[in-house]
Order: sequence, then structure tokens, then C-alpha cells
Amino acid sequence: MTDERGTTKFQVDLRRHLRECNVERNLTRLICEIADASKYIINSIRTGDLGVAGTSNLYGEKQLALDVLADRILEKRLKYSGVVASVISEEQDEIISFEPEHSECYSVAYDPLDGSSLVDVNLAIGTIISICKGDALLGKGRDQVAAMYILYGPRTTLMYSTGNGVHEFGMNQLMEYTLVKENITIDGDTGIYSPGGQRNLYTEGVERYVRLLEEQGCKLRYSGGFVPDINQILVKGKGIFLYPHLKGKPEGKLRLLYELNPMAFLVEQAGGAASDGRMPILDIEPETIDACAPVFMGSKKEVALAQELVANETR
Ligand code: AFP
Repeated sequence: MTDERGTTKFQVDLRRHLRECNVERNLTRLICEIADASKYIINSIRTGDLGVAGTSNLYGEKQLALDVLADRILEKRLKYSGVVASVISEEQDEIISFEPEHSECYSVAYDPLDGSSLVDVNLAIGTIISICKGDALLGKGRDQVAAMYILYGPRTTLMYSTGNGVHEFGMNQLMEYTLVKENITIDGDTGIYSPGGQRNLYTEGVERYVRLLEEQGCKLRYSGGFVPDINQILVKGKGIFLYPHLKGKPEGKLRLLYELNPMAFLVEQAGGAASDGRMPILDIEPETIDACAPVFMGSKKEVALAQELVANETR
């Protein structure tokens, strides 16, 4: 499907790609439903109310009208797909169970609109999806069978993996997702770094790590949106993202089920690594649905260096 430079020779849409990769039928259906739902989310972002909804989520954060709308769009699509047994959303406080029509079914954890604080300033935001087999939402990230995200930037792109490489799609004029690049890889280089969290709250190890990155001449590229920041690493094939443990906030900010697990799955599939500074993100056993963890994610070499510097810090 691609030439020797990795560019697409002819347009392959998402469904066809999933079929040609022999992805299980109901998983194909599920991924395509989510891709379809994203078209309605895009429309809401472009034309919808940018104000607050007057409600809060499980983390006590004010929900935007858009957060609530994106959440409803996804929940409805997943429910009526007939292949989903349960869902959990960052915007809701409990697992919701459905009655799937098929025995071959899945459970989905999602962040319908990550980067709410970037909505009013019109920066890139995204939808993040984690998929497990059956009705199993509280397992380790290693149990995921697929993960994907949709990035709403100047262009809309979709990245997915079903455990067989990471593949990038772009939305065309007909609002169809067509293949941009197959088998995205992250090599050993760093080059760019995206450091989240307030620097004056960094621990000694994290501060040393960031200074080393700066001394290596890495360029600062932090957008404040997890989806564009990880997309940058996958598309450029290099870099490191961190949202570390902070003084007074040892668990960091990012959420295991909705943000870290799916992104760690994609990054590992691309040949990179994702760690909380001590162990792979995908091996963490979540204790609650709102569990958070520090994260160092991207080029393997850089994640290993971060671990060397922070693994023994008291948190
Ligand atoms: P919001 O959804 O509350 O805007 O959080 C976005 C996010 O979860 C993630 O997209 C970013 O990587 C991270 O927060 C940015 O956090 P800071 O604002 O602390 O840099």
C-alpha cells in the first residue's frame, strides 16, 4: 500500500485497511463506529458552544459543554454498535454496561475530548480510546487489544493500533479517513522534548533529566495537549513526553485508563517506551477508575535515562 518512501500509492480507507490487516470483524466495526463518531465531534468543535456545562467530572474539573456533548456522542455510538459490553469515560464517574448483540464483544475506556483548557484558544485537542476484549475495564494496560486517538488540529488525523503496528490516517474532503502512513516507528533519537507540569515543582531527578535534555540541544515542543504532543513524537519518529511526579503531587496529572494506557500501547507498538519512572505504564495495576500516574513516554533511550535518574526518588 506504500512506496519505498512510505507514502501512500493509492487511497486506502480505514475499513479496508482493518480488513486487509485481518482485524477481527467486530473490532473493525467498533473502530469504524468511533471514527464515524469523530465526525460529529468535529462538527461540535467547529460550531458548538465553547462555554462551561455547569457540571464537574470525577476529578472535580469543570466540564465544558463540548466535553459533555463529545461524551454523549461517543457513548451513544458505542452503545448502539452492538459490539460493546461496557464503557468508562473520563467525563463520567462509573462504568456503564450495555447488552451487546454479539458474544465477541469489547469494553472501551475513553477521553472524549482531551485538552479542554485548549478549546477556547483554538489549539489542537483530541479523542483518546482504549479497547479491551470482553467486559474488562480495570485490568492492566497490557490487556488492551487496541488503542487509537483522533487529533483535531488544522487537519484531522487518526492513529490506531490493534497490536500489529501503528497506522496513521488523515481525513479527506469527503470526511473519510484514508491511509497516510503504515507502521509508524519511533527510533532512538530524542531531538524534541515536551515537559508537562510546573518546573518549580520538579523533583531533583526530574530537574536533572530535563537539564540533560536541554544540554543535548533538544528543542522544547510542548503544546499543552496530550494528543498533539504524542502525535508529534509518533509522526516525527523521535522525542520524549513527560508529565512527571511533582513535589506534593506524586501521582502526576495524567489518567491511567483514559490517557496513559492507550497512548503507551501506541508508543510501544511503534517501538518506543512508556514508564512511570519505575515500571512500564502498561504493567501498572489500576486500583481505581480515576487512577493517575507520572509518565515518561517516547524514544526508548530517553525513557531508560529518565528511569535511571528518577526510579529511586522518594515519592
Ligand atoms: P485538560 O483536559 O484538563 O485540558 O487536560 C489536558 C491534559 O490532560 C493533557 O492533554 C495535557 O498533556 C495536560 O493535561 C496538560 O497539563 P498542564 O496544563 O498542567 O500542562
